[in-house]
Amino acid sequence: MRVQVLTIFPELFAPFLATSLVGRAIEKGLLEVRVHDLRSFTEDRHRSVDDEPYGGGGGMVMTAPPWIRAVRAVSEEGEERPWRVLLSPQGARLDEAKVRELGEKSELVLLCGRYEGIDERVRLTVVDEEVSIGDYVLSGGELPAMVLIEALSRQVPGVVKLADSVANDSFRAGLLDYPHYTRPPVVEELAVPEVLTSGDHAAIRRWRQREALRATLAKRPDLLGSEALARLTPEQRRVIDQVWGQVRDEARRDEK
Ligand code: 4HQ
Repeated sequence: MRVQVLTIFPELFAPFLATSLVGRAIEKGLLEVRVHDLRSFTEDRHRSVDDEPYGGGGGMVMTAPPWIRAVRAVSEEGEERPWRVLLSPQGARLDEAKVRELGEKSELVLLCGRYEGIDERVRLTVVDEEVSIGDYVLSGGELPAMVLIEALSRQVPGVVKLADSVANDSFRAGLLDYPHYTRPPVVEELAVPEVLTSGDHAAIRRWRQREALRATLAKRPDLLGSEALARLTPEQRRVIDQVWGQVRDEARRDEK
């Protein structure tokens, strides 16, 4: 998969792209990320990318021409026309389903705006989709682009070790993760749940399923809506039926 990024702060991306899982994915050639400085697509002496808003009001707006030139130029580099995503609070919320959908594109162009935003005609002419990472206001689309790249990198075959993807199964099923423990066996008088040291792998699986359900019910019950339930496997639904009442009673008890 190839991702191209358009930004006035390309230097923000260097350490991110060189580090950890994303760094290794790029090193191995599983992921290609090219970061372009929007200013190199300006044509005036001052390389300006912003201007005052029509209609007045505070702040500055990014002008359309450099964006349109930049998107068209980087779109022509590959074989197919890339899918062009604008990071903005007006977009559809990024979730794991959206990450999977975007991960199916062979090439993406990510537009990272700054200031009060980008001239609307950019969205109208060269953007396929707007994506938001959440309902809060940031100063630019660069962190959202990195969030998206990191989530996408995990979907590229060979990037995440098999053990990790198996551990992720519960989230993929639309549930929160189960609690994790490692050495030492006792921390602040809290022992590791016995089942995890029992060697009984079936019992460990059941415990993790149950804890994932319990955490979801207690912390994010919205994830257990009807569409989420419909996506569960028959086995997971059986587990839900078994522990539902028990877990719900415990959650209610914890609330008090
Ligand atoms: N932005 N999710 C860029 C965001 C944002 C978000 C605010 C994007 C400023 C110029 N982007 N504009 N939340 O807050 O994606």
